[in-house]
Amino acid sequence: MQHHPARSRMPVFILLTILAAIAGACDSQPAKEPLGISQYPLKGRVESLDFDRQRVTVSHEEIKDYMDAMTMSFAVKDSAILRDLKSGDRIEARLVVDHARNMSWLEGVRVERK
Ligand SMILES: [Cu+2]
Repeated sequence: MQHHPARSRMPVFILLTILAAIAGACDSQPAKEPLGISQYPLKGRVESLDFDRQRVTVSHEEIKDYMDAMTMSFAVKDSAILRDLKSGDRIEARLVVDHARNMSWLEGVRVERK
């Protein structure tokens, strides 16, 4: 090892590079959010639906670190969900906020039915 440092170190360097690449590709952590995007869990009750504008009005509980409880209208990413909703439904969803584009919408809307 001492006699040929350049030759002995190179394979280690290549191996570490390959391992780093594999580790990066197989990253098991949650996918990194694009810059300027925040996501918040949202719980609330559907008040009304607007099919034309693809929006739902929800009286939502406090959104920690973001918003007090209130009734407001949200865009939905997938308009198909609107057909499954009716006023009075309790829902859980993800509120996605794109700060750069000043847009927000609901994703992954789930209806709680007992
Ligand atoms: Cu709000």
